[in-house]
Amino acid sequence: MACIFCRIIKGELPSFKIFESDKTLAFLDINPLSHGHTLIIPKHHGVSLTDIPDDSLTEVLSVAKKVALAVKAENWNLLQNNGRLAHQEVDHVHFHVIPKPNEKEGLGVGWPQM
Ligand code: IU
Repeated sequence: MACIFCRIIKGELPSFKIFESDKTLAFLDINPLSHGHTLIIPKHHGVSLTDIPDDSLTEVLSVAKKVALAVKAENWNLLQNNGRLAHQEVDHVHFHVIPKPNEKEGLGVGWPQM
């Protein structure tokens, strides 16, 4: 299987898992932009958002909310790229939850606990 994120889902490649259900997996980004930078992926393989069934997309948003609450980030971005010109590097749909560094604690907002 060539898709790296499908291999992470199958456990063939390691990841730091934050949340898992039958439809969704959330794990820490290997090259984080900030502490707690998490990727949320539908287990259904699709390259573009338009490939993903609606019920999987609904759950992704719910998991994004859980991750944001878990990292206690007051300021954060939910980001999803489609296509090379839009900076998509991995061809399996993924959403980034990117907490912004806290002014008081710097980057130390901690890892998500779910
Ligand atoms: P993008 O939206 O496709 O540009 O983001 C891909 C992300 O996947 C990027 O932040 C990588 O650091 C991350 N990533 C990862 O977490 N684990 C991997 O094995 C690979 C990429 I390849």
